[in-house]
Amino acid sequence: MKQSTKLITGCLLMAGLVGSVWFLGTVQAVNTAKSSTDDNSRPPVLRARAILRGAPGSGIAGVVTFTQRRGNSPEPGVDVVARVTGPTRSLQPGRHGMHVHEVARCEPPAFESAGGHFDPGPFGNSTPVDLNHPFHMGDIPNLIVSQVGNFSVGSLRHRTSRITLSDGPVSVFDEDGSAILVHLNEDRGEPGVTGASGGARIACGVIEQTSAKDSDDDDMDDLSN
Ligand SMILES: [Cu+2]
Repeated sequence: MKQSTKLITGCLLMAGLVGSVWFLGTVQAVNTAKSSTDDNSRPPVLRARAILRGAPGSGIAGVVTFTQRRGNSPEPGVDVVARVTGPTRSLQPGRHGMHVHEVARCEPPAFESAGGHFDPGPFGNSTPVDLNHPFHMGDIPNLIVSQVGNFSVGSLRHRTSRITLSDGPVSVFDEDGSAILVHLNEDRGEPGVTGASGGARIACGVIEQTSAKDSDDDDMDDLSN
């Protein structure tokens, strides 16, 4: 290769490199501008809460929070975070079925007023509970209860895309609202088996909308506490 050809080739390579760096910088700037625009146009975060109470004398109490925000990763949905405590005699260590139920009414001691598992729509089948279980919209994993001395502490963290806090066909805020329940036994998740979804109801809380936030700068707080 001639010396002049080498020089021209070198210049072209350098120009290409400088051009690429400029182009990437421009793309980055555009992306930054775009994401700040997106931040401004994000819909509010929706939050709801249920205060769980056991039957009188059981000593069971708890809180369940529900958080729905756009674009949560890896999948969109509602973050359900539950903390339930009680004396070990009432809240036994192990797994306890937990579901969203179809009516916002918690009448102790049996909490039958909350109806069946939340499952709206043409294929819904909340009564009898077993027929569409564990595929009801309100079906979520078990509460895991550990023993600390004579006390029990239960927790659940789960993201579900089966329900929404916003309006829509699977909103928990439908005409008669919704409740969340804890059961005496484990939900074994077996389809069509009577009594396999947890048995007696030991705690219930009505799901209530709490607040809508303007930003989601605390994106993962509910899942990191
Ligand atoms: Cu249930």
